[in-house]
Amino acid sequence: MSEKLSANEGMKTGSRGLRGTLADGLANQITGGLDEVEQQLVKFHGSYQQDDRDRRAERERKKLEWAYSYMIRLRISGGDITANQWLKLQDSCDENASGIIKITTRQTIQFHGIVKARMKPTMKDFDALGLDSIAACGDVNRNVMCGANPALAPYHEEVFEFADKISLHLLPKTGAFREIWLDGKKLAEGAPAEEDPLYQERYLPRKFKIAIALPPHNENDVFANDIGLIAIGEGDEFLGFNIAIGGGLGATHGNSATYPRRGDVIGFIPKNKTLDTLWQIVAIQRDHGNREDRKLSRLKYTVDRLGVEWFKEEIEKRCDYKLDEAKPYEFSYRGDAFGWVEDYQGKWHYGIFVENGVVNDVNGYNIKSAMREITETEKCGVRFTGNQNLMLSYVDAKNKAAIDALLLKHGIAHDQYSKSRKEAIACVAMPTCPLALAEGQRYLPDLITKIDGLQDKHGLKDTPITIRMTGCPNGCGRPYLAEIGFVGKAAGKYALRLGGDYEGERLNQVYKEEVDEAEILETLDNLFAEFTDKSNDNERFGDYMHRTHFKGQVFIGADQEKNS
Ligand code: SRM
Ligand code: SF4
Repeated sequence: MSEKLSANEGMKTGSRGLRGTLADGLANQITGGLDEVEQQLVKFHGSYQQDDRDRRAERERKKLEWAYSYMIRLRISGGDITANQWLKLQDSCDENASGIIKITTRQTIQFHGIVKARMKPTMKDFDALGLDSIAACGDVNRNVMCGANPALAPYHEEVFEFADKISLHLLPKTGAFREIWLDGKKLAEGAPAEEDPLYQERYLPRKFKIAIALPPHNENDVFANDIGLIAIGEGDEFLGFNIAIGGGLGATHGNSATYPRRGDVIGFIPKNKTLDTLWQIVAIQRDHGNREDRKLSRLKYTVDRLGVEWFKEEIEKRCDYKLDEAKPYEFSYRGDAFGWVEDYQGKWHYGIFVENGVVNDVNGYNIKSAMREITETEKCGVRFTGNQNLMLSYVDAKNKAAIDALLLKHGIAHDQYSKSRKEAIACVAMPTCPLALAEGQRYLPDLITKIDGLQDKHGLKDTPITIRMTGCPNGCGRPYLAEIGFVGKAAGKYALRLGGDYEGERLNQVYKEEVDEAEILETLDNLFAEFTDKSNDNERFGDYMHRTHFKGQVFIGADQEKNS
């Protein structure tokens, strides 16, 4: 590759360990915004500059700068916090941000609407709770996910602990975070930044994501990650992970060089070799990833450019051991368990449906109030899922009734929602996401009500269908792995993608390039009728579409886009 590095590369190497002029930018009261370089740098600290897009026109009319505010995303490995942490986070969100905590598709939470002057107090609140947002965004390894439900396997806890171990192992070494947000000791003028053997001065070419799945549950869409780990056990014993590389979903409309890609399973690593292997894979991407064109710099493109076999050999060379052959596994679902589940140790966990991860009181389904009262009792922990839902974790049997009473008081029951709604995902999109071309979480609930009506009409009420929507092709709600995926193209217009499977093993394909609501409903009405009439016994909607309309073709990524 030639040496025409993208502008972000100079920003990283010139930042003295992610410091740059960020402290000055934050102190500047004249504007609510940061300069361009600072906007890039602040991402590594877990924050994005945004503005209220609903108010842009009004602000421009009044000759005011846009209504800038910041989103801060926490780094919470496996999405696991205590009841007290939840309570204090909600207080902080009420005081410093919009008051509405958003559970993300990567098992963590973010606050929106924080004005510049409230960023430091928010970060200090996190720190007081033993939490932080470092590396929640930026060109580094991000929040590590792990199947949330402890009832998934007798060895769940041992696997779950890997999420935190991996996150810490791959965390940037800079002291900039403490210095900028927490009034930590300043690096002496002219002194070099802390040494970082993994990220060095250049960090990674692009963001990097790791998720762990415990079969048969694929809640985190393990194949959508740069590295996907599939936990393998035998009886009660956890052995290690099958490892998949090169998953990723982001794409750009009209740029056929970009595409969603499903990760390739390349082998098995015993548990004691996991951290070392992951470190080396990240280092390979650091050394070989594309640093010229950010649209082509994710690991998936490195894997396609250099080849899966080359990549595997490079891992083995750097680690000085051979990967074993992948072990058998099977995924059968991705949706969360709602209501009570008991784990292997006799502890109880209660799954709560949170539509699109928005923790608020809506139409008598009052999650925000319920969470406050429940966490005040400290009778549970709190865990987020990769489906943007919540779990009240580790409840003693004797405390279940008290929690049930509080859930009832706040209208939290699950029978009023359809199966498809409870498995649906939408990304944030408008009004905070600067990249949104269409609505996401503000629109999907209404559309699902209409799709529910069609499912009822065709006798499919009890058939869950995975429905996902994003406001643009970046894929934050993982629509490319849905049975029905909507990818925003313009206000009110979406690409309709069909034929993904229920288990998250197969990417879907474009069925119609651009549809509005009327066409979505007409198309689904016809397809549901056809599905009811012609599908095989127990065949899923996505599988039916794949078999019939897409003739069973299987693609990993690039080819799919070229062929569709
Ligand atoms: Fe994402 C960018 C929200 C999961 C792929 N994503 C963004 C930004 C930060 C927009 C921006 O760059 O300014 C969005 C902020 C919206 C807002 O107002 O808060 C945003 N992404 C989200 C979240 C909050 C969606 C949600 O509603 O839950 C998810 C936060 C996850 C987390 O906690 O870390 C979120 N984003 C994802 C996922 C799903 C996943 O990782 O499982 C993907 C697809 C998987 C992948 O990475 O390939 C995803 N987000 C992107 C991309 C495309 C990356 C690419 O390779 O092309 C962008 C744009 C970019 O990076 O340039 C993006
Ligand atoms: Fe924003 Fe697009 Fe991600 Fe939705 S998919 S949050 S619109 S970047």
